[in-house]
Amino acid sequence: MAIIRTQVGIVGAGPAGLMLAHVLHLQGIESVVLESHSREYVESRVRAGVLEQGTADMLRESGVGARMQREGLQHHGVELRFGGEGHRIDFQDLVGKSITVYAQQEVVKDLITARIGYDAPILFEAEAVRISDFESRPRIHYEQDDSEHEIACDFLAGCDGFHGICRPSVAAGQIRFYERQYPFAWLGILARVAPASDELIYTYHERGFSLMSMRSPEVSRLYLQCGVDEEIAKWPDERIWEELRTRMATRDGFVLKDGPIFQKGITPMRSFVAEPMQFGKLFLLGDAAHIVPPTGAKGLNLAVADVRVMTRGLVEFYKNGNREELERYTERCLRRVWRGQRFSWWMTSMLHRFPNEDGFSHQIHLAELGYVTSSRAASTSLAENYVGLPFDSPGLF
Ligand code: FAS
Ligand code: PHB
Repeated sequence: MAIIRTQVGIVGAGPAGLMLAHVLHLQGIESVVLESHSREYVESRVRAGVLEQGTADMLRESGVGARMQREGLQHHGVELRFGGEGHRIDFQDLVGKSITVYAQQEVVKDLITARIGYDAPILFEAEAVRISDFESRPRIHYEQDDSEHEIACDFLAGCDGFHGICRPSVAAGQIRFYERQYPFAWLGILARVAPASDELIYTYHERGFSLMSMRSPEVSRLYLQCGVDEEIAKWPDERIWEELRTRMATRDGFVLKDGPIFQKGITPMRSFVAEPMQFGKLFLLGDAAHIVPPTGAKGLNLAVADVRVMTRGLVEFYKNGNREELERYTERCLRRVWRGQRFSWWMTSMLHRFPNEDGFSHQIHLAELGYVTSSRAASTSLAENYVGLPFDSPGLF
């Protein structure tokens, strides 16, 4: 059995694992990335679409932002729609920042291309089956080509998402979970039709939430609130368009053109936080440690924020032999994570219909939306959370 030796063993080639491997490389710190799926699979998986200003800056400053610059869509605002009317939240005017619409799988492609470009190790179809000794000398046991192999490393980064093996490898008594399941889900589609607006539209409607987003000037990304156990077979294309039109209708005759749907999926909605996020030399990053409902567009961005904190700690350790930053990993990450949790929970609560809601609840939704879109203070709060709260510590570049 081959044993690979490295400084940082990384399980998972999602945004967390790949961004960590990349910024460590720039700091001269070695790592090996393990990914259970094929390159084609991870590069085609449809997920996030919105990058905070800080995430886009990090991609640019670390040298993997060129294609994002060319193909990404910079937005300076977002629309909240309710009661048949749209209300724009002007990020530029309120907080002087913007977001970038650039699909997660494109970020993943750019990071994989960079990694292969500077010939650093990334193993696809290599499944981590067990991790051990992460209190002392971490080991990752993985299977590839029907045989078992091992990685010996100084530190182990669990970037294997919500359903990975790293978090469950921590003894029950050592970890605490905070969780909220939402009584609805999102039905998401990708359609080959020009987006019906230049910016994202979040709609609250008595029949439920909907979101108009995009991937390019030719491809729209749309979501609608549906039941938790919804069957996709019950949603033929025409029914989806009809429901979106009903929910997004405005008094001034907004038109949502339809087009061929080439991807459809249902996403459960949950809030989840694991605490702590560090166990000896095992560090959990991204969805392995925390999940947010996508209403606040925070998931990928929180994963990248964890990478900043972990990289800072490892640079301090390898360059100055100082463990302090690493020991504060959980505290530093969870400060931002809980703020992202609060914002995502708040956006979800404000914009979705909960089962058995009465007329009073409906009026409260409308009153809250009316307040947020008419008060400069409230709009600014939404804007600064949406574009991304400032990082606690300055960048590494
Ligand atoms: P990931 O889940 O992306 O990556 C984990 C990787 O680990 C995967 O490639 C997996 O194959 C691999 N892995 C798992 N177990 C393994 C094992 N045992 N061995 C080896 N590899 C293993 N976030 C936003 O910020 N904005 C949005 O607009 C947004 N929209 C979303 C829409 C949808 C439909 C969904 C589902 C999520 C959305 N999110 C959004 C959140 C999402 O983007 C996640 O936060 C993001 O993927 C987290 O990245 P990672 O932590 O890297 O986890
Ligand atoms: C997306 O474009 O996929 C998207 C955008 C904003 C969200 C969630 C998803 O809040």
